[in-house]
Amino acid sequence: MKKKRGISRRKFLIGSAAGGATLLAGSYLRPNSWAAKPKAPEAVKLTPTLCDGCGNWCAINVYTKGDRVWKAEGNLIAGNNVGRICAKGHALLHEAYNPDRIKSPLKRVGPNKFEPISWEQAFKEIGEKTRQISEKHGPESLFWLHYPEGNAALAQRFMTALGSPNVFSHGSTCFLPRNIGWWLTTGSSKPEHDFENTRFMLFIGRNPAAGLQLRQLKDMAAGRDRGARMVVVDPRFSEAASMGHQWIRIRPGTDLALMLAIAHVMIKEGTYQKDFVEKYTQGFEEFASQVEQYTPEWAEEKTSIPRDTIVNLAREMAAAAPRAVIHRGYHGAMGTQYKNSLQLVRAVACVNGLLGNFNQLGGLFEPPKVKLGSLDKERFPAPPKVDGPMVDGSTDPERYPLTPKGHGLTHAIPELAIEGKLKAGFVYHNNPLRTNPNPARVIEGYKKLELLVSFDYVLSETASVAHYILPESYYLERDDVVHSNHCYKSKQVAIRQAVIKPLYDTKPLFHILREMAPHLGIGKYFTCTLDEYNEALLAPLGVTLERLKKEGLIDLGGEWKPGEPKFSTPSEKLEFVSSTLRDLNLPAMPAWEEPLVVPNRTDPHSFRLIHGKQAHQTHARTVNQSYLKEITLVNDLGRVWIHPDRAKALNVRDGDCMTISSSVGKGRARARVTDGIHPECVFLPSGYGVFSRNLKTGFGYGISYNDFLPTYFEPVLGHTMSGEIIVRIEKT
Ligand SMILES: Nc1nc2c(c(=O)[nH]1)N[C@H]1C(S)=C(S)[C@@H](COP(=O)(O)OP(=O)(O)OC[C@H]3O[C@@H](n4cnc5c(=O)[nH]c(N)nc54)[C@H](O)[C@@H]3O)O[C@H]1N2
Ligand SMILES: Nc1nc2c(c(=O)[nH]1)N[C@H]1C(S)=C(S)[C@@H](COP(=O)(O)OP(=O)(O)OC[C@H]3O[C@@H](n4cnc5c(=O)[nH]c(N)nc54)[C@H](O)[C@@H]3O)O[C@H]1N2
Ligand code: SF4
Ligand SMILES: [Mo]
Repeated sequence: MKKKRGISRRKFLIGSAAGGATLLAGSYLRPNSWAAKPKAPEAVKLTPTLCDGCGNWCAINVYTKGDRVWKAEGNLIAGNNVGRICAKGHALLHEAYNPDRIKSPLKRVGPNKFEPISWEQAFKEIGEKTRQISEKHGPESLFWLHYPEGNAALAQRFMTALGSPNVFSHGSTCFLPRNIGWWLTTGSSKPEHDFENTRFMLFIGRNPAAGLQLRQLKDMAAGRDRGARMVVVDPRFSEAASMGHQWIRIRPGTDLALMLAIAHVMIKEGTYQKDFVEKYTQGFEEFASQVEQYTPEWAEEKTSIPRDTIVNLAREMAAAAPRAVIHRGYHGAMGTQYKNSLQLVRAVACVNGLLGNFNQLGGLFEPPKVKLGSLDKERFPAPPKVDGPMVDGSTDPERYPLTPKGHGLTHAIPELAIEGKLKAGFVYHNNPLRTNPNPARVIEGYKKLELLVSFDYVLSETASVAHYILPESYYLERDDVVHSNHCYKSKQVAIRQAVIKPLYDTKPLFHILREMAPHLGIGKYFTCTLDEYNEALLAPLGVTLERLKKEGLIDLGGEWKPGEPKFSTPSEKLEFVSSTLRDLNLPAMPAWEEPLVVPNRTDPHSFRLIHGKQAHQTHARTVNQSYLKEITLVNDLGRVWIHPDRAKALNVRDGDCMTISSSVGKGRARARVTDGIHPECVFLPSGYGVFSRNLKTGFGYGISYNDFLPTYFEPVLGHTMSGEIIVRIEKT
C-alpha cells in the first residue's frame, strides 16, 4: 500500500552534482488535476485535524474521498481560526501529492546526491556517529533546532536524555523582543485582544491581514464593522492598512519615538486612565518625567509623521479608552527586526497601560490556559536534568540575562560550528539555511558539522546539505502530540491526526524518536506509545483521547470575563519602570534609542530594506506549492516596492529590473513603483528566494531579505535585527 502510488526506490533518479538531484520525473499538480479525477462514487470521510501551514495550527475538518484528500473546512469553534482557512491551508492539502516529497530515509553520498536507505540503517549509523561525537566532544557539542509546536517537549526529552542543553527555536528570528518586552512589563508574554468589543485599534508594524492570524483578522473586521476606528502604522500601505480608516506612514525603525510622544501627549493633557494608573501600575511618576522630553515635534523629526497626526492619534485613543488597544505585535517592528524593538515593545505595553485597557472589555486580556498533564515517572522514567549552559551563551546571565531557555539564538549556530563548538545537529521542521541571516555563512557553518540530521518532508535548503534526511510523514498523514495553543477566550485542547495513510516510507516524529532512541543508548526514555503520551497529557482535563480524536478540538470552558487586572511582575503591577531591568542595570524605562543603521539620505541609491509576509505564502517554504506560486505569478507579487520619487531619480520605471546589494549579498528584483511606501525604504515580500534545486516549483523564484542581512546579535537579547539592512539600489 505504502509505496505503490509513489515512485519505487529503483526509479529514484539521482542527478549529477552539477545538475542537482532529479528526484523524479513526475508531473506537477495543475489546478484541479487530482480533485477532478473522474472516479466512481467513493466513500466520503471527515477527519478533524490541525493545519501545519504556519504557526497558527488552525483546526480543520478534512474530507477524504476514497483514499485521497478532497477538501477542508475550518472548525467553527477553534480559538485560532473560528471556522476559517486561508489560501495556504487549502493549497497545502495538495502538497501531500507533490512529487518533490522525500519518499524514504536518505543518506547524502555527495554534493546534492542522495541514496535511499532503510530506517534501520539510518538509525544505526546516526546512533553510532552521535555516540562517537558525544564521547569525543561531550554532549554539549550536540544541538536540536526546531519550530516548536506540540512536539517540542519530545525534542527536549530527547536532548536531555543525550545530556545536551542545546535546544534552539526560531525565536531569535521571529518574536524574541515581543515576548520579553511584554513579560517585563506585565508578567505575561502574549496578551490577547478583545477587538470585537473595542472602539479603537492600533497596529504598530503588525499586519494580521497577511501575517495571518485568522481569529484576529475576523475580530478586527467585526470590531471595525461595529464602529471601532482602525489605524495602522507601517512604512508601507499594508493589507491591514487597506482595511483600516487611517494609514500612518512611518520612517522604519522609529516607532519607539511615536509611542513615547503618544505617552507624552496623554500625560501632558491628562487624558490617561488615572484610576487604572494609580491602582495597577508602578513607576508612573518617573515615566511621566522621562517622556516630558519626547514632544510630538521631536517625534515628527524622528518618524516623519506630522506633529498633528501624532497628537490626534493620542487624543482619539485616549477618548476611546479603556476600550482602545494597541496590538501586542509579532514579527514586524515589535519582533526581532530592530535594535530598539525591545524598548518599543515596552513602550507599547506602557501606552496600553495609560489606556487602562488590561482585562477590560475591548482591551487586552490574558487568555485562559490549559494545564496539560505529564507522563507517570514511575512507569516512564524521565531523563536526568541537564543544567549546563547553552553553547551560544544565551543562558549566560552575564551575557544575555533575559533570553529564555529552550529557544537560544539560532543564528549563532553557524559560527559555533565553524569554531568547532557544535559538531552534530538535529533540525526538525526548520530551515536555517533559508530563514537565517547571511546564507553564505550559514551554509559554511552547517557544512562544517560532522553530523547533520534533517527531519523534513522535502529536500529544503537545509535538508539538502544534511548527512541524513529522516522524512516525517506529512501533517495529513500523521498523529501528533496534543496541542493546547488554541485558547483564546476559553480553554481549548486539540489534536493533529492522520487523515490519510502515509503515501511513502515516512514516519511521524514521535515514532522516529522512539525507534531511534535505542541506537543512541537512550531507549529507556522512549518506551511509551503516542497514545499513552497523549493520554497522560489529557488526564487532568477530564477528556478522553478517544473523544478528542473524534472531535479534533474540545472547548473546556473557563470563559474569560473582564474584571480586575492582574500582573505577574515582581511588583504585581504594570511596570513603567521595570524592576527586572533595573536590577540588571539596563535602561529600566522606555527611552529613545536610535536604530542600528540608517540609509544615507543624500545618496539616491541608499535605502533601508524592509520586508513582510504575504497572505498566501509562509516564510520561504510555500512557494514550492504550485497554486500558491501561481497566485504570485498571476498577480506579479514578487516585486520590490519603491517610492515614485526615488524610482524616478534612479530612472527606474514600474516593472524594471533593479540590482540590490548590501555588505553581504547581491540580487535582482523587478520594481513595483508605488506611493504606498516610505521614500527612505524599499519593501521586499519575505516569501521567496528558494535556492534548493530539489524544490522544483519554487526554485530560483525571487530573493530573500536574509540574502542582504549581516549576522547581528542585538546586545540585550541577541536577536537578528532583521530590519537593520541598508541596501544600494541601481537600475539593472
Ligand atoms: N501568510 C502568513 N501568515 C503568517 C506567517 C507567514 O509566514 N505567512 N507567519 C506567522 C509568523 S511565524 C509570524 S512571526 C507572523 C508575522 O506577522 P507580522 O508581525 O505581521 O509580520 P511581518 O509581515 O513580518 O511584518 C508586519 C509589518 O511590519 C511592517 N514593518 C517593517 N518595518 C517596520 C517599522 O519599522 N515600523 C512599522 N510600523 N512597521 C514596519 C512591514 O511592512 C509589515 O507590513 O505571521 C504569522 N502568520
Ligand atoms: N526568508 C525568510 N526568512 C525568515 C522569515 C521569512 O518570512 N522569510 N520569517 C522569519 C520568521 S517570522 C520565522 S517564524 C522563521 C521561521 O523559520 P523556520 O522554522 O526555519 O521556517 P519555515 O520556512 O516554516 O521552515 C519550516 C521547514 O519545515 C519543513 N516542513 C514543513 N512541513 C513539515 C512537516 O510536516 N514536518 C517536518 N518535519 N518538516 C516540515 C519545511 O519544508 C521547511 O523546510 O523564519 C524567519 N526567517
Ligand atoms: S493560517 Fe492558514 S496556513 Fe496557517 S494554520 Fe491557518 S489555515 Fe493553515
Ligand atoms: Mo515568526
